Amino acid sequence: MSVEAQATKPATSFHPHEDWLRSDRLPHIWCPECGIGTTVSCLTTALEGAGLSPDEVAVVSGIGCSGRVAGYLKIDSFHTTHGRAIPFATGLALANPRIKPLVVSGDGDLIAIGGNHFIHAARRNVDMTVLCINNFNYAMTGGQVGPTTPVTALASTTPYGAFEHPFNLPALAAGSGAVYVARWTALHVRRTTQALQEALTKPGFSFVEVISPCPTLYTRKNKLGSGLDLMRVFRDRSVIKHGASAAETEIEHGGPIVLGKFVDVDKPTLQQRYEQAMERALGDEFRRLEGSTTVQAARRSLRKA
Ligand SMILES: Cc1ncc(C[n+]2csc(CCOP(=O)(O)OP(=O)(O)O)c2C)c(N)n1
Ligand code: SF4
Ligand SMILES: [Mg+2]
Repeated sequence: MSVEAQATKPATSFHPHEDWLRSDRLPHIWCPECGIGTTVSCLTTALEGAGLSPDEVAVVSGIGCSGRVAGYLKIDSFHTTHGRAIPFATGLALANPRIKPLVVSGDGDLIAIGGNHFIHAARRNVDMTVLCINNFNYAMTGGQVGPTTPVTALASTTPYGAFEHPFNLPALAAGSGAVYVARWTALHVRRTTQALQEALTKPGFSFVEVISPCPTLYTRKNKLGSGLDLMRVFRDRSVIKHGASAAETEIEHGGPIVLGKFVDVDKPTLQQRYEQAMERALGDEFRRLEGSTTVQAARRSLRKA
């Protein structure tokens, strides 16, 4: 909101990020001390800082506490089916290259049921930003073990401790081809905001993991105290190491949490590669179709050739 517009309103009647938030939907559904709200605040600050207008970005989410973020952002918002945010976002990216799709997802939604979509969108370098709010469990459905739960951590379905190897998300994203990969926590609000801003302005598949407290389920189950206590854990256990290797970004229960920007490289996006392929195949005909009609027409024309 502009300074002039703010000046005309009483201080209590507007939110500083009113241009980006559906403030009429507040209060939100998240529990006290949950890290999702903090992450949303970083996100709206980053959206403002990225220089995008609200009609240049669309948010897509799946199902979960983190998935509810889409409903609070005042931009085109898609609250889709569980694990399918990335395919919806890919469709948006291909249909309208002027829009930057932003996927906001939880560790379960994005990496368990949606894991296959995640690795292939990264491999293809689809132009989108993916934010994973990692609280180490399936929170919305009752704190079940998930694909990032550290070994020995307690969850409602692992009363004797998790025993499956978890995914190391930065390593998974980098190994799949993401051009931007960073990890921060809900404590590191300035770093998270900066990473999201960089990701939103980066062409290609950018990925930001935010480690976030779930005080109602995961933190309580593991006797880590309140959400504030977990923030102290984040402060004490965090090690900032930009460019850290895949082995260094593993998270062990009770161990250090390596944070930083791990990948920032340039690579043609899927959309750019597609256009190059069409130009090679159709030449002037593709340019004419691109200028006058839709990409679907170019595809029909290619099939006929
Ligand atoms: C096809 C399908 N399977 C299972 C579910 C139940 N379900 C809803 S949210 C969720 C897990 C969400 O976990 P996560 O993505 O980590 O989000 P969080 O709630 O932790 O933020 C599951 C299993 C569903 N809605 N649809
Ligand atoms: S259940 Fe956990 S993740 Fe969901 S809103 Fe509550 S604290 Fe946040
Ligand atoms: Mg989760």
